[in-house]
Amino acid sequence: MHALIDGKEIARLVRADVKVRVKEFSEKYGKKPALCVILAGDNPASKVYVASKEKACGWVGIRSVAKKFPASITEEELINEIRALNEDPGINGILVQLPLPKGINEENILCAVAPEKDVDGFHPMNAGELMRAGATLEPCTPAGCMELLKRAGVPLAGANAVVIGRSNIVGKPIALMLLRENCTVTVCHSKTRNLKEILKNADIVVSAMGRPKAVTGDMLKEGAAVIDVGINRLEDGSIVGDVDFESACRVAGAITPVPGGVGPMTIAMLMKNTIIAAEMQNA
Ligand code: L34
Repeated sequence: MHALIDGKEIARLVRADVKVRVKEFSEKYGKKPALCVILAGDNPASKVYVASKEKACGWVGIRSVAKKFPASITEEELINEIRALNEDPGINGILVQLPLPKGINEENILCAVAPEKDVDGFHPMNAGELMRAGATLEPCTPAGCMELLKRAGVPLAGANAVVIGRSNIVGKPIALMLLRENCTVTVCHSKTRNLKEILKNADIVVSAMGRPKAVTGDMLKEGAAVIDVGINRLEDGSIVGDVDFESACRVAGAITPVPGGVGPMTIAMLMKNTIIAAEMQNA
C-alpha cells in the first residue's frame, strides 16, 4: 500500500494561501507584488518553466515581468540589467533562470541579485542564513520538498533521511532543512560506495541526482517516503524521475510522481517567496 503525494494538489493549496496574502498586500499598498523572471538564451525546458512561472503569477495575483535576452548577452550586460532591477522599487523579486548561456559565470550573476529580492534563495547571504537558523528566502525546490513531506504527514524527527545529490540548488539545502527538522541526514553522491546499503535504512529518500529510474523498489526500505526531484527527459520526449515509479510505489509508504510532484511545488514556493519578499520590503 502506498500513498501518492500529489504535488499538483499540494501546490494548489500553497498557492491558495499565497493568494490571500497577495490580496491583503495589494489592498494595503495599492499595488501588486511583482516578480521579474530573467531568461537568457533559448533553452527549451527553461522556456516551459518560465511560462509556468508567469502563469502561476497570474493565478495568485502577482505582477509578472519577463525579461528575455538572446544567448549572446554578455555577463556585464546581464549584471547591469540585474542592478537596475535591484534599484527598481516596483520589483519585489528577481529570478535568473538557470542554466545560463555559455560564457556567463553563474556565481557572478547570482551574487548580483539583491539578497532581499533573491526569491530563489541562491545568493550567498541567503544560503548562509539557511545554514544557521533558516533563511527568510529559501531555495524553492528544496522548500517544496519539505512542504510535500509535511503536508503528507511524514514523521520527520528522528527519521533516517537520505539525500542523493549534493548540488547547491537542491542536495545541500534540503539536507540542512531535514536536519533542522531533526532528521538523521545522510548525503550520498556519485562517489558514494554503498548507496544500496544506505538506502535500505532510509525512512525518507530525496533523490536529486538526475539519473533516470536509478532508484528502484528493491533498494528501498518498506514504507519509506520517497521524494523524486529528478526531471529527466528521455529521447521520446517523455520525462521521468530519478525513481523507477513502477517498482518503487510497491515498496514505498508515500511517493511523489514525475511529472506532478516536486515540479509544481517549486513554482508554488516561488510564489510564496515573492509575497514574503514584497512584505519584507514594505514592512
Ligand atoms: N533560477 N533556475 C532558477 N530557479 C529555479 O527554481 C529553476 N528551476 C530548475 C531549472 N532552473 C531554475 C526550476 O524552476 C528546474 N525548475 C523546474 C520548474 C518547474 C518544473 C520543473 C522544473 C515543472 O513544472 N515540472 C512539471 C513538468 C513540466 C514539463 O512537462 O516539462 C512537473 O510536473 O514536474
